[in-house]
Amino acid sequence: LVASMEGPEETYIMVKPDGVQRGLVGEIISRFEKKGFLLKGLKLFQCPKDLAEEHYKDLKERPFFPKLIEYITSGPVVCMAWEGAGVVASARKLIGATNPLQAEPGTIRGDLAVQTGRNVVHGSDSPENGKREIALWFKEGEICEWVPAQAPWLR
Ligand code: FUP
Repeated sequence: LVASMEGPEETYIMVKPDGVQRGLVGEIISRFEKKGFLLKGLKLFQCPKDLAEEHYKDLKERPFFPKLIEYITSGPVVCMAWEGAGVVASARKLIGATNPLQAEPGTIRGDLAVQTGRNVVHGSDSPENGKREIALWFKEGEICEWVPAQAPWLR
């Protein structure tokens, strides 16, 4: 799958199963919404094993890979596509370090998580992966290209 790099910058954000189970969906969506990025895709979704493996294919050789796949498929996730100039790096800052104990207070992981293997949220690590992951997790027709009437400068 070759994602096109045309169009605005986008990132794939996902509330992981622990975040859904703990009732953190609204809190996590809020952080991106308040920051001012544009939401263009959103769904609750039970991830099949093959999709989880494709999403994390770069980590396939890592010892924690089987546990990671088990975790991501253990319950529904909330899939989101967000758009905006600089959204990939900015979302990574809002999310914080992979290990929540090293994540700064004020970040999602810094405020809401303690374990690397239960770090409540995913965010794409490059604009290329943003496009790749949105194409992987969303079907055609699930992404809305829209301009918010009250804040058209968001696009
Ligand atoms: P991040 O980009 O912060 O999500 O981190 P990585 O892409 O490096 O890792 C993806 C996921 O693998 C993490 F969110 C949790 C899991 N992981 C572990 O379980 N153990 C590790 O040592 C590293 C990552």
